[in-house]
Amino acid sequence: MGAFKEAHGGELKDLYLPAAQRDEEKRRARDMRSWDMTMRQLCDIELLLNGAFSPLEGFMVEEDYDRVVDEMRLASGVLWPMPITLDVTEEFASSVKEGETIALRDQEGVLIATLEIASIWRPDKTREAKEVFKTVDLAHPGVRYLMNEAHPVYIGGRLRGVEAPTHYDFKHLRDTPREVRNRFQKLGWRKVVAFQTRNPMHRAHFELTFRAAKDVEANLLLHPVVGMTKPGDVDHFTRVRCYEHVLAHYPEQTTMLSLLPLAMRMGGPREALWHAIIRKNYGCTHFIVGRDHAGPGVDSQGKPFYGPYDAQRLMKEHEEELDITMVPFKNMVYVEDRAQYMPEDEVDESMRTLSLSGTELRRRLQEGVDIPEWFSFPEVVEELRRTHPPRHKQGFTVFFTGLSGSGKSTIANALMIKLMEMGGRPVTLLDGDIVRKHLSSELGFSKEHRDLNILRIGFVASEITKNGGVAICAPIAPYAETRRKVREMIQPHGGFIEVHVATPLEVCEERDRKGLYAKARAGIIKGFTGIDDPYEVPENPEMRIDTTQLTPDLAAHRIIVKLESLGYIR
Ligand code: PPS
Repeated sequence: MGAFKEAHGGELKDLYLPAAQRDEEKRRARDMRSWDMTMRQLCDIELLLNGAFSPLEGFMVEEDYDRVVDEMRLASGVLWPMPITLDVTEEFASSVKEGETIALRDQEGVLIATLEIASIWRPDKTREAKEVFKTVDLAHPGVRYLMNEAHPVYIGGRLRGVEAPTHYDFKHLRDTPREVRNRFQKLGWRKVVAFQTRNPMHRAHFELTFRAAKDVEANLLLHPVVGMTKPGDVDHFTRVRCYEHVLAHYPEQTTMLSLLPLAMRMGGPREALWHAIIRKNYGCTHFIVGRDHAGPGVDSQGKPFYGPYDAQRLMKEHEEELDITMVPFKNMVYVEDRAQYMPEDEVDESMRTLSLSGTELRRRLQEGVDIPEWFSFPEVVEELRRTHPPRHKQGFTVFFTGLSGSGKSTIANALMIKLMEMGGRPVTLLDGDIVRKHLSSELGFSKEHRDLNILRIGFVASEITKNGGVAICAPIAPYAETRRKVREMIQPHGGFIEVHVATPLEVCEERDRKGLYAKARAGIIKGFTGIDDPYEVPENPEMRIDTTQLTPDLAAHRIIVKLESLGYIR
């Protein structure tokens, strides 16, 4: 016990250079190799530099990383549950060496900090996933990021901060740990309980936080994460407007709202410890840990990754060492007869309870159905409705995939015309050939080039969908993983309807409208999809259409019916 306390001594690490030295560091940085940080790294560095990650003094070196992964401790023995690493490409790693100082820049090239490299290594990501997340299942967002997004080489070393990452939004709610501590001091708040969230707050959260503060006789800090949360979450702009409405419901002078630019890993129990350390650094004395804290949802078998109270258990084990008190909370449920919220475990069988799942809330938003007052505050619902219009007002993408000659383009054209006839939304056709002429003219048909081509289509379609339009895409798109990425780019913004045009190869080849199959068979064209290049059949497309016996008109009509049944058109 005490290691963490001693390491902190209540003190915050401030990794920024004194103002007078920053210009000199900027000048020095002109001769350094630059790394343009990813979104995740920008979140991490902001919290490293401002002391929210105290006692860390930079991105982890291998020694710290190893012990954190295996034992949740830094090499010094201080409790720290989450690897905070700077992942870079092989190419960048091979261009630098230990002892060298590099410039870390934001996505616009602004110098944020310099880092003196103390360690360069290739992590065993499978081990990291197993130890940190207790799984290698890619359904876990933390594992998926680690395996698919994080670069292969880690670089560690001390940071010298030059400038905080810029934020243009909600400036009045963005505070460093020092600023939050100072505000607590000024207000005379000696006990403060922090509430972590990545979701809009409804009445249950309001009741829970209110009770928590009352129980421990503390003030309350609403400390929502606005960095990176779970893919598919409500965007932080909407959430913050909701939090501001909720804030007005607490008794005056009792509660503060401040935003935390953290990149979550959805690591359940380990993440809960990490969250507590961060809140300690912000000057809080208590931390609420609810059911399934920082839970990543269910695995690919449909089972929860962690037990609902695993996070509370791990927190309990380390509470004393952390020097921040956990306020454990059970789920809150609405008891109809009493017209009030109560913790799940205080409700007996005679009481009638009401609840509304997240799925049901989304359905009601999508369909414009009433959301009861016992569930949320009307201003919050109004805010959510503004960003979640019902489906018939959302944009959507119809993404055709299938072999050359399967009929994708013809159906896509027919569908476009039918949708234009109906009116209401602008329609854009991103046919394979159109795209290859205007967007991807330099690309060939290697796997790498095909993937690039599809991701470009996905990007354009996601912009169209986000802005309420209809995108109709009709490439071959032979690879499942790339199609999945496109789905992920689009689904947060509106509908994604994957249509597998499943016309068999023999029929496509028989048609051979462009004479390409004959050339492929004769070996004149190499790497032709279906002949000597793979096509991975979609496992769960929204629709499958075989045009062997079906006219384009009927095929397009079926899609219209599907779109109606899904609520996108009416
Ligand atoms: S991909 O794989 O999704 O990027 O392909 P896409 O952009 O849809 O382009 C497919 C069209 O290019 C012609 N073509 C080939 N297709 C497959 N493999 C090879 N090697 C190839 N070379 C040229 C072909 O006419 C495809 O048109 P469609 O409209 O699918 O018949």
